[in-house]
Amino acid sequence: MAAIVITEEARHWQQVAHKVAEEVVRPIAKHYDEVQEYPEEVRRAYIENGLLGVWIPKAYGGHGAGIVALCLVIEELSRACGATGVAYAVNALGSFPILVGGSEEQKAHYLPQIAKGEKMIAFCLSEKFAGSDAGSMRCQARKDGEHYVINGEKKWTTNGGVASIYTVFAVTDPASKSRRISAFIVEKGTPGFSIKKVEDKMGIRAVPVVESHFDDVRVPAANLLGGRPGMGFKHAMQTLDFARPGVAAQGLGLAQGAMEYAVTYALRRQQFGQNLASMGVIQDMLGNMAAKVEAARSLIYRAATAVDLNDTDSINRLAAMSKSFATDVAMEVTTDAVQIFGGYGYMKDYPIEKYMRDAKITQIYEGTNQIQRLVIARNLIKDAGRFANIDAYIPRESYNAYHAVAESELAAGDEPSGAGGAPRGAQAGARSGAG
Ligand code: COS
Repeated sequence: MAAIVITEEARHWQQVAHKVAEEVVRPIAKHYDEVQEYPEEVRRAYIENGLLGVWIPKAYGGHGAGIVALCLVIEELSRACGATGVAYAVNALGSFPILVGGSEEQKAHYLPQIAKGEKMIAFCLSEKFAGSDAGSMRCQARKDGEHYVINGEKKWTTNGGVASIYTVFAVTDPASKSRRISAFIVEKGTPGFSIKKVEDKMGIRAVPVVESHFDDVRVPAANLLGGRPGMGFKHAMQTLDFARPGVAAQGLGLAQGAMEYAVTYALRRQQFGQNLASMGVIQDMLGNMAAKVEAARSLIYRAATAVDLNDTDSINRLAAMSKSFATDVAMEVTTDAVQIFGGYGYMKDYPIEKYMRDAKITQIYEGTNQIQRLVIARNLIKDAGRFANIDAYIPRESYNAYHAVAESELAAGDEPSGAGGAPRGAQAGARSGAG
């Protein structure tokens, strides 16, 4: 079982991020939310303070501080502004396919540029008709001599337009089931690559989310990740395992930040001759918020430590647990914080409504929370053998009686009323989830 390991170095980067969040991010968060533009001064602050190298190994020009450090930085930024948190975190998401699948040459070429902040990076997986079911994508890459030619479009590219490098997933072998997809590095300015629709969003408004279009985009075969075609889906899944604790940390930062506003407001606001914070009903809400935030924090640090220690047995399920749990907490806590602000909370006079708007997307992107629970359940079912010792304590009579009925129905040519429901249900869950 993975422990939690927070190094001195990770704490250092947390402090750096805290300073940037308070001095640069918080004062401008409202403005960039209103105008829905990317805050260039925040990008400069990331670069000047070395924040973009936190998760990148030292061998490739980064600080090699790992995923716990990455999560601490995202948490601090998101505590001041959720959009800024994701504008930073998406660079990790975009770079993970290079880290997990890139050759030495690709890593040595691209990662130092990202670590120094010379180039921002984005991740292009989802499509109009392939959200939760990422494997059903249609964007195609056809081999043509020493090049691949990419055609199709990608939906919801976060950082699109701002980023200079894009990790793009496309179908290279339509006939294959398990080796259908490959990942490519595409640079901004490559002919045929364009940003079309820029989304108008409910939250995270300071970071662009766009449609990326590929019309006969020729990339050198050297830009294929994974050394051979067909590794793309596996690398996308590994990338999401590494990145989901970061989305969880975004949720945690939003919940922590909203709770801090709520308790501060509750101490100031007078009703019935007393401040809200002295009322039992409000204390009940604050107490619940604080406990949920702390539970989310522990789970995230555990998941991130599992990635840092390469605990391959735990990463997939802990990443999914931390992402779904912490982002649900974010939604609950930010909603309760708005409630404590009352009528003022619903208006734009105070920063609190932005927290609730920024929180909503964390339950949706990088895999909906329904998909996370599917991943967790699959892990649990896969490991069910661990509980074999208790099987003998579950009476068999009712089970046997049920099967006798099912078999007699089958013999009579009827569909059994519920037999086999669980596996089919799980599959249906995978295909019908949102996203
Ligand atoms: N790490 C490595 N490999 C993985 C993996 C992981 N975490 N998860 C799955 N794989 C591999 C499987 O081992 C399998 O490999 P083989 O074909 O060699 O056996 C392959 O990938 C297909 O796996 P699976 O059958 O589980 O794929 P599904 O199509 O059922 O999809 C889910 C699984 C639903 C979990 C996946 O599609 C998913 O995560 N969807 C959400 C996508 C998402 O997060 N989108 C947001 C993008 S960012 S905005």
